[in-house]
Amino acid sequence: MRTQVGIIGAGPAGLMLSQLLHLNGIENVVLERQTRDYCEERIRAGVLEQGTVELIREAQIADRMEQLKMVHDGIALTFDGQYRHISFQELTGKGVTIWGQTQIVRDLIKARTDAGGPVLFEAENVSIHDFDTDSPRIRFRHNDEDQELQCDFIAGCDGFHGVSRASIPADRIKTFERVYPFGWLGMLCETPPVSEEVVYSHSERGYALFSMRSPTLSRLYIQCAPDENPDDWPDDRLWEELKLRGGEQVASRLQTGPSIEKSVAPLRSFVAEPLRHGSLFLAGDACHIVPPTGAKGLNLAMADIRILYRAFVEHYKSANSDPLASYSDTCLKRIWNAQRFSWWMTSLLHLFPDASPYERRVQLSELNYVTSSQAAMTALAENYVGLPFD
Ligand code: RFL
Ligand code: PHB
Repeated sequence: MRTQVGIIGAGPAGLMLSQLLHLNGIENVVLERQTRDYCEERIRAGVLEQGTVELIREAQIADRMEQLKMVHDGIALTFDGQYRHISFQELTGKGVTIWGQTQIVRDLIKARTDAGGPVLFEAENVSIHDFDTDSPRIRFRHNDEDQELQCDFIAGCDGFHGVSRASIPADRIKTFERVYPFGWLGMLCETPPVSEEVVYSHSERGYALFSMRSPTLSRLYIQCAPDENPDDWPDDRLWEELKLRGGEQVASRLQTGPSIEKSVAPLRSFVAEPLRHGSLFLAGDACHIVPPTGAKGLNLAMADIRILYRAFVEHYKSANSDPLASYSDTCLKRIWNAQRFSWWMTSLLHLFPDASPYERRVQLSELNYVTSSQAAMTALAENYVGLPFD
């Protein structure tokens, strides 16, 4: 089998790249380890920057999003008995869009399979070869048959645990990492959200987040141990904890109900540099992870794909390979901005088990400052809605 761009991973990064390349007449094949159902059911991000919304439109998969999305003007922060609103619209003239990653992935899979794909699900033993040359190859097993895909380029969009980054010799890649001493326990629930906007809560019991997917579907999280077992959190216990962490105003509005899904995600900050190794280009979670506190992971993956697909188009249509040469440097600027912001939001809002009484006081003081100073609120708002491109 031969193609122009071989894409590993059918997460939002791989699928979006595939769709945008296809719309620009560039052949590609997507190889995915999991089943289609698994990819379509996975619940993850929900908050989109304007740049991500525009990329979804460019990819011609915006119909359901335009009908069902919610646009938020800001967020609320609760701490120490306070409920404070930060208006992104007033501070930056922009808002954010609520539209789930699960829905984006479904629309992308449908668009690619309707157009004939190929998206090969349940591709096993994917391995990368000769990415130092102009004719890299991907070997894999599909439908009980060993196969080889020859390509011009490989896009490694296979997430943090994928094979792409792991194939690069250790002396050619530099990694930066911070692991946090907590995770998030997330729950999806058919109940109306507590507020019209996302609420971030800091409390003596730890952090909580009150988000949503629609006017009738809530997405809720609490800070927990990184290896917490979701089975230890029956719905009643989780609702009780959410009320205690959210404070009075949130607790009085919280409508409880049976959960549909519960899962634990550990929190990590991670960057692997550079993003290009010969004919292999890494994108999305394959080369960077942020803790979800700033809602940046998916947005950052989409920002990589925006740069990468345009660079491929320039290469094939105008024989200009400069954008491919600068792909890594261009993306890393945005990646490090998002790293800084996500680390800061995480530090601001979570309870660190080893924090001294002094550090706790400073944290509360910062929460107060961030929700009362116009300058500090603007700094939060412009990062949250997404820093400009280029
Ligand atoms: P993904 O989504 O991990 O997809 C990678 C795909 O590659 C496949 N794969 C392989 N395929 C073939 N061979 C192999 N050897 C393979 N190894 C792996 C995997 O099966 C998978 O299908 O990476 P991608 O596409 O880069 O997308 C990244 C986003 O998924 C991620 O950054 C966000 O979900 C992060 N995130 C959030 N981001 C936001 O922008 N806003 C949010 O509100 C937000 N909330 C979140 C989040 C992530 C969370 N978790 C669970 C970590 C909330 C949570 C709880
Ligand atoms: C979500 O709705 O899943 C969500 C919202 C905001 C975040 C992280 C996750 O910061």
